[in-house]
Amino acid sequence: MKINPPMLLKISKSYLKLIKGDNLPRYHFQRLFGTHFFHTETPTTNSIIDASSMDSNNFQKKATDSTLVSKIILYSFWKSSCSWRVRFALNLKGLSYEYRAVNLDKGEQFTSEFDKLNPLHYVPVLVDGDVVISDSYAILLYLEEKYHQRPLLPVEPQLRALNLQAASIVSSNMQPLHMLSVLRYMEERVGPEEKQLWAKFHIQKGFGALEKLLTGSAGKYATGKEVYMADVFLAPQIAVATKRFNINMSEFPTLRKIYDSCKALPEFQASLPERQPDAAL
Ligand SMILES: N[C@@H](CCC(=O)N[C@@H](CS)C(=O)NCC(=O)O)C(=O)O
Repeated sequence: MKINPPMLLKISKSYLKLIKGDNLPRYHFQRLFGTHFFHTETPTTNSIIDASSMDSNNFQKKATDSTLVSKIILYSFWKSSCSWRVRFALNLKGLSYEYRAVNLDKGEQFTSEFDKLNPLHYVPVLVDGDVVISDSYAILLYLEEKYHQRPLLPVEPQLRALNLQAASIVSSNMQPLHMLSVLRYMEERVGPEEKQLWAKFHIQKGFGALEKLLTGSAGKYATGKEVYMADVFLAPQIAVATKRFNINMSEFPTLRKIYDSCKALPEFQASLPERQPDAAL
């Protein structure tokens, strides 16, 4: 973008208001000139976690100003990888939320109360004030649009598309093929062994594509040195694939490296299934 003198004046005025703590010009500034101006920013009024003092054991309790916050509620199941993506993203953005457990093993997704939130009967569901969203991909994009701290998509269009593509491979071409209801159906109609083979086949196919897709772009994380949406989708998928389906990640060295980087993050550690209030170990 070419910056002319009137624009420069506008930027300076916005900047002055911004550093005085006014969040509205900050928003317009971001829309005009990109979120990366704020990559190391402090949380907005909607963010109540003190990101500078992160503690993976006590992640959601570090409220700094709860009076300014619209309460976010996450309907989640500890073992659900789709819920895990959202927990990881909320932690990365430093957003505190109330955890409401939906036990998929006990069929709690089929209650009439939950049906009102998601007639498909899947977790996660995110409620933010009047907004109800029942799909992890849509939730991630919503969080990205509404809460600008710690962007989960890069500004550069090609890298942005790469993140969306990687996330989409996980959420469209992998996880739906090994979700609980699909595997139950397979087991009943085809058999327990075929069920496992089916899941493994589709997971390996997806990882094979992702390995090729990300080899050129990957650094510490999937698309470079920052953690973004591709990582948020990939890391829980890899965890589930290795633990539940015995997938050997040595065939996918790029993905394994990305996973190792995510595992070291306190925001990821706090999102681990075994750290959730409904974890039954
Ligand atoms: N596209 C949805 C898929 C959600 C989904 O498949 N959730 C799984 C848990 S990871 C679920 O609720 N399964 C319940 C079932 O299969 O009955 C998303 O990304 O949120």
